[in-house]
Amino acid sequence: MTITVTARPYDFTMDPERTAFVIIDMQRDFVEPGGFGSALGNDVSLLRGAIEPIGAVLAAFREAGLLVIHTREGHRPDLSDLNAAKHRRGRGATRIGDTGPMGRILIRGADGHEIIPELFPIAGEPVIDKPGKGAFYATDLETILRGRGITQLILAGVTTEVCVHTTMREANDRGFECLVLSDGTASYFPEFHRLALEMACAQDGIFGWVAPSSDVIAAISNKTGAST
Ligand code: TIU
Repeated sequence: MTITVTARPYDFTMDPERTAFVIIDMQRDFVEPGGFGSALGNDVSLLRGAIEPIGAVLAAFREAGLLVIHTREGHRPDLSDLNAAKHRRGRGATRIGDTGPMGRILIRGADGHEIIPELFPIAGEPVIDKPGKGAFYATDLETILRGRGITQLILAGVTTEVCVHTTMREANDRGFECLVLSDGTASYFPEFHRLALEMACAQDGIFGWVAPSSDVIAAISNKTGAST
């Protein structure tokens, strides 16, 4: 059974049983003041607009009994999985591993590393802890997806041009079809967000498809589209 999502550059034909909703890094460290996003000099309020659309798609996936996966960017407390090049970049007053108002920045187990309450995982939803920007690098995401027969991904989260884009690119080269939520992603740089979405679906879908949360929800909830 397939359903049709109205999308750019053309309709996305989706098999819900083979699709995962992957929510990238909706952590306090990026979305709330005092975390990694702030430490890099960003206005974190710019990301909050993505929360409600993601929450709406999350509810639709849960309601339909479909697979939801969450990711978190972060490192071991001893920093053994933090490469020196990443550690050196971001030359503000506080860096990865330093202590801020939400605990150690981008460190697993710290308050800031946790997923925001609005989108908190429920039992049965895998949480992928990743040391890099892409969700496939140095994680078991691909094993989990293949084990469940997943071939298509709906991608959401932050930031559009960094962790979402890197994950979309990694997924593409592994043969997964990707649709990125236009309103369920966000960037500290609105122009980068816009262009990242354009890049995803330019050239007749060079990396995949782009659609708003409402069109994904409509397809899932109404089971619209032709069955095959
Ligand atoms: N800084 C920025 O835009 N993003 C990140 O560092 N990580 C993610 O995108 N999750």
